Amino acid sequence: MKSSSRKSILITGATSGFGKAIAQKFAGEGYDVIATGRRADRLQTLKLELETKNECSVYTLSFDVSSELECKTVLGDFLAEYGSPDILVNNAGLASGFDKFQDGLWSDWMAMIDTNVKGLMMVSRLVVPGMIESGQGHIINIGSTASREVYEKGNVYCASKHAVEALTKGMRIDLLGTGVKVTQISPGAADTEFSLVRFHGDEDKAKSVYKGYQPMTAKDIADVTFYTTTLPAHLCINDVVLTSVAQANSYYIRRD
Ligand code: NDP
Ligand code: 8X3
Repeated sequence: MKSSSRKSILITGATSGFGKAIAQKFAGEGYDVIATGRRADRLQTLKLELETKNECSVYTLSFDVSSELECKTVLGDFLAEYGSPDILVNNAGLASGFDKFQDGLWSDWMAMIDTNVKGLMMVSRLVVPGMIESGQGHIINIGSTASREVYEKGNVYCASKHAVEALTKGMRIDLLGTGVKVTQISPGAADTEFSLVRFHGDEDKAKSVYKGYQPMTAKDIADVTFYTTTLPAHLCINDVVLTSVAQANSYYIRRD
């Protein structure tokens, strides 16, 4: 059903932050965009914005990546008709809660594992066969500095992002010889709705994460994501770790 000769990108979590900025960047670069997320109203607004500003088609799919049923019906049905996109960005994710392990809430833990790990697995499992069939494709997994390091109160979030790293490596090995590239982008602190979600809507706590230094923006991550897709077919950027110049790693941020 692909209706144009343009390349296409499917982005999970395009209603906010990195995902939305990645959709804006790729639409501006001439890609058709399949924008997904749970908030259908935001997807509609994004579609209108992108199709008004750019020559592109935007498809919106509203589903919860942590629901096997929704992935299989909403995404699976779309792929059966449209085919797999040229690029998949596994971006949907969250941190939920910021507690010592012994105080952690089961509901927070399940939300993170179900979304960050199982969601990425299910979406990829549905998209990858079509990429293999077409002999090309690019999977970009959004990891984190928390894929490499574990910080106090980061326990389950860090575990989920470590799992993303293992999945990235596993996919890259298993997809050898298929022409499908696998890249992981692992950002440090970037000012999006991420901290608002982590602190369950507490705006003061969320703002304090980005006080006293210049954090990265969603656009920074989108620009770097685009760069990883600009190389010749025989080259793959496996890994990118990027931070604000004020941040060295998960533990050191220089604040004024
Ligand atoms: P935002 O909260 O701004 O965006 C998160 C996106 O994920 C939203 O579009 C949201 O859409 C989507 N999402 C969350 N849960 C689900 C779900 N169950 N099903 C479908 N979509 C879902 O955060 P960011 O843009 O910052 O985060 C994007 C990714 O980047 C995450 O994986 C995060 O872990 C990672 N990251 C963030 C960093 C940061 O400092 N901001 C640093 C490193 C990594 P909706 O709610 O509409 O479903
Ligand atoms: C988000 C960055 O430092 O909160 O993945 O883990 S951090």
